[in-house]
Amino acid sequence: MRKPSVASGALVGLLLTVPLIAVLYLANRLAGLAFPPFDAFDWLRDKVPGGILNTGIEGLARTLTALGLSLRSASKPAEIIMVLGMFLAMGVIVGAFLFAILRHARESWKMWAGLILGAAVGFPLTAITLTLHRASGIHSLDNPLWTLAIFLIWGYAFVWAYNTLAGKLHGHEIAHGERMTVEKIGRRKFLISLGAASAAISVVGAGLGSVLGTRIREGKKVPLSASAAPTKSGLATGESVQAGGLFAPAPGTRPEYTPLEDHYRIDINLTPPVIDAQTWSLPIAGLVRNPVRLSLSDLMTKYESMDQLITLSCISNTIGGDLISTTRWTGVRVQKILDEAGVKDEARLLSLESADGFYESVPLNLIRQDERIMFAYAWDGKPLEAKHGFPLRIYIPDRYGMKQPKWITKAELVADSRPGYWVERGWDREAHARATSVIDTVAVKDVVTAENGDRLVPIGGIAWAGARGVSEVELKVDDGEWIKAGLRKPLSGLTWVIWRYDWPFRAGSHTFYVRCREADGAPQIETPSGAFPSGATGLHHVKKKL
Ligand SMILES: Nc1nc2c(c(=O)[nH]1)N[C@H]1C(S)=C(S)[C@@H](COP(=O)(O)O)O[C@H]1N2
Ligand SMILES: [Mo]
Repeated sequence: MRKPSVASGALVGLLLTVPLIAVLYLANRLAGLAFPPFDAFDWLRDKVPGGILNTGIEGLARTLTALGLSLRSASKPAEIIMVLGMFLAMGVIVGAFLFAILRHARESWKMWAGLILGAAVGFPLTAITLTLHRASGIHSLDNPLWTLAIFLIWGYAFVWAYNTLAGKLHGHEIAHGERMTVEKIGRRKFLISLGAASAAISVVGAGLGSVLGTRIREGKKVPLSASAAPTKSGLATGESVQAGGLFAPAPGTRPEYTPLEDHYRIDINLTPPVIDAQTWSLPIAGLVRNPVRLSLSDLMTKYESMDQLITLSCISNTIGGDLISTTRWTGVRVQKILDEAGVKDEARLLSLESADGFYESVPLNLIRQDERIMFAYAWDGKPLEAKHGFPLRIYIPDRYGMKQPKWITKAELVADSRPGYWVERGWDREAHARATSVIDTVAVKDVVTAENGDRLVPIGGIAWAGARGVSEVELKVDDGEWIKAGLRKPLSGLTWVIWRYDWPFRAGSHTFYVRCREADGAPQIETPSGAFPSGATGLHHVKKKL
C-alpha cells in the first residue's frame, strides 16, 4: 500500500488553510471574533526590537516604491498579503510535517497527532488573542474558545484528508494491473473535490465577510460650530500668480483639501480596532482632583467644539512622498478638559493609551501653551472613520503623526512616563515636523501665454512647515538662479500652502528643484537624509523632457 506523500500533505495544508483564513475572517466580520493571523502579527510586532521593525518597514517601503506603487495606497494591502502569505506558508509546512508523521504513525494515534498539531498552533494563537483583546477591554471567553476550536478542527481535518487519501489507495477491488491508475484517479479526484470545497468556502467566507464589513458605521454628520463653513478655495481659475496669493493652482497640483477617502493612513495594526461608541468612554485619571469619565456625547455636547484645518504628515514620509494630507478636524480643547479634572501640581505629562496598544504622552507645559491641542472626534465634518481613530484622537500642532495617538482609550496625568511607541523604537523624541516642499506638476500641456507673448509652463505644488508657516517658495531649473514662486493663502496656519510659478518654456530636458523657507526665514534643510529617525530632509526635484 502506497502512503500519501509529504508533498500531498503540503498541498492539503494549502487547501485547508485558505478556507481557514476565510472562515476566521467571516467570524471576525460577523461576530467581531479575533482574526488570529493579524493578532499574531500585531503581537509579534510589539515584541520585535525597534531596529528590525524599522528595517522591515523600510524594506517594504523601498520595494513598493521600486515597483512604482504609492505607499499611501499599497503599504497596508502589501502588509496584509505578506502576513496572510506567511500564515499560508505555516499551513503548508504543518501539512507536510503532519503527513510525514502520519506515514509512520499507528492507526490509533493518527487522530491524536492531528489534534495535537492543531492545538500546537491554536494554543499560542489563543493566548495571543487573549492578551491582545484583554488590553482593549473585551473580557469574554468567545475568542479563546473559538480560536482553539477552529484550530482543533483544522488539525483534525488533516488526518481526515490523510485517511481518505490512504483509503483511495486500497479501497478498490480491481484487477492488479489497473490498481495504480485507479488509485491515482481516486486521489486526484479527492484533491480536486477538496480544492473545490476549499475554494467555495473561501470565496463565500471572504465575499460575505467583506460585504458585511462595509456595513459598519456609515458617516453620520456631526454638528459643527458656526466657524466651520465648508472649506472651499472659492478661487476662479485663470487668475494670475501676481494676484496677491489668490491664484489658481497649476493644473495637476494636488487638491488643497484632501478628499477624505484619499487621506493617507498609517497605523501599527493591520486592521483598525473596532470601538463601540456606546460603551467607549474616556477616563481622565491619575494626578487629578476630580477623575472623570467622558462619553463621546459628553465630548460632543458638553464642551465648546472647535474646528481646525490641518495638514498631517507621517515622519516616514519621503521627500515628495504621499504620506501627507489635509482635512478639517473637529474636537474640543484638551486644556478645557484638564481644567475641569483639576490637574495636580506634581503632574508633568498627559499619558495616552490606545486600543491598538499604541501609547504616547504630551507634556502639560505644551498643552498649557497651545490652545490648538485638541481631542478630535470628527474629520471632514463626520465622525472619525475607524481607520482614522474612531472615536477619539489627539492633535498636536507641529509634530509628525507618530506623536498623535488615534483610538484613545485612556488619558492619565502622570509625573513621568515611558517614551512613546515609536520613540521607544528609536524615532525622534519630539518629532517636530520638518519644512518640506514638493513639485506636484510641470504642466506642459497647459501652457499659458503671457502678455508679452511668452509661452509659460505652470509649475506648482505644496510646501509645509508644520504650524510654523511657509514664507517663501523658490524654484530652480537646471543650474539657474533660484526664483520666487507665488504662494496661495493657506487654508489655515496649520496647513500646507500651494505655490505656483509660470516658467518661460524652453525645449529640452530639464530638472526642476524646489525649496522653501519657514515664516521666520529659516530655510528648509537641503542636505538629503532618510526619514529615520527625525523625518526626511533634502530637496525635491522633477526631471522633465519638454
Ligand atoms: N493608536 C495609534 N495612533 C496612531 C498610530 C497608530 O499606529 N496607532 N499611528 C500614528 C502615525 S505614525 C501617524 S502618521 C498618524 C496617522 O494618522 P492617519 O492614519 O489617520 O492619517 O497616526 C498616528 N497615531
Ligand atoms: Mo507616522
